[in-house]
Amino acid sequence: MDFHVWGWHPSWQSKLERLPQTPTWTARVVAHHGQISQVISRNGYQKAIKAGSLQGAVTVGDWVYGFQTEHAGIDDLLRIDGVLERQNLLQRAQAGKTSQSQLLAANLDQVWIASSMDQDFSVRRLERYLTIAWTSGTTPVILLSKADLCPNHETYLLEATAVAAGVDIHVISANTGYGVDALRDVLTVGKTCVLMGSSGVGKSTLVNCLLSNEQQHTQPVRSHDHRGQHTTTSRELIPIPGHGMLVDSPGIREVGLAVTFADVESAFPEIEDLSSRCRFRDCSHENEPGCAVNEAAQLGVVESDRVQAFHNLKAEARFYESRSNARLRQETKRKDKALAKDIRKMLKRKGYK
Ligand SMILES: Nc1nc2c(ncn2[C@@H]2O[C@H](COP(=O)(O)OP(=O)(O)OP(=O)(O)O)[C@@H](O)[C@H]2O)c(=O)[nH]1
Ligand SMILES: [Mg+2]
Ligand SMILES: [Zn+2]
Repeated sequence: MDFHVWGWHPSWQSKLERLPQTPTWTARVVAHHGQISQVISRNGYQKAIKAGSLQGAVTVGDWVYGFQTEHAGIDDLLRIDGVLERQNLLQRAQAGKTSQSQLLAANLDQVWIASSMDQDFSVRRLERYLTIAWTSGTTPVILLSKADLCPNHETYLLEATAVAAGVDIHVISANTGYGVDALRDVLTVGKTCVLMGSSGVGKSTLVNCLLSNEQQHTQPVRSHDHRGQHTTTSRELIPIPGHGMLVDSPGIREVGLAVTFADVESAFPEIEDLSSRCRFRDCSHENEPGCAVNEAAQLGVVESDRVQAFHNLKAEARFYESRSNARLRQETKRKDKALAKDIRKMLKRKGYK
């Protein structure tokens, strides 16, 4: 098993060597089925389960390791004792009351944001995905899909370019194969990319299209979902023979931002640039006098829809931050209480009252 094709590189080796104890095995997480992770180890595909003592979740793309070769007790399960420090992590805020964010994938080179060139196309949604990609420390790439159904690519290209300065944009059709070779070339050996985008934009069809030139039938990890018609139900790391890997994932209905206030600012570089010319240093670009952002919007230099989107995402980030802070406070409180209890116990043992 050549780990290089699975994205192993020298920095992983040095992370491994810095561990206090040498693991007996290392593997990359390719999928999850409930509590069970499917991993690729030097012995091939194996199943693994997280050690009870291991804090936090494991996600697709993680490099994991263990200290025992024997199984965790059930079937042929490896026991995951640790996760190598992630290079980056894609996550989103979960809907509802919980302040936990959902881990989408880790250790990525690029995030491929797919959007179909039809009535579902939305620059506001693109902005969201771009913000998530940038804040996770990965490079976004935009895929404008279903080119065969769309007579006017330029309109969509222009709209996407307007919100994604400096981002590579590919016009593709997974049905005809248009633009897919160029995309395959981007996915060089060892690279890991994740596909994001609404349900039905053609993510799984693209994966199939990328695979089809090769021996698709020999792919060991491929759920029955990758047949096009069916909605993908789980995230999965799929190796494209002779190329890199793609994480196919279910289209998410709502992409909650698991980002901070500052993150949103950096996703709107033109607004950030302008804000240095606002009269007030801490201008929120709402109603302050001398606001360069509002002036630019009035003059049509920046689109007012985009300024509105900026405000909306900021409000959302603020909400996310406050929820995370609340959770943090609760955790600290709980830990403080436990510590106080331990101290009382210890003092009692030592004869203090
Ligand atoms: N005309 C056309 N149809 C496409 C193209 N790509 C995908 N489709 C169709 O769009 C539908 C949805 O495609 P999927 O690949 O399942 O979409 P997905 O993004 O994986 O959807 P989820 O798994 O639900 O997130 C299917 O009926 C595909 O045949 C394309 O390039 N052109
Ligand atoms: Mg799918
Ligand atoms: Zn301002």
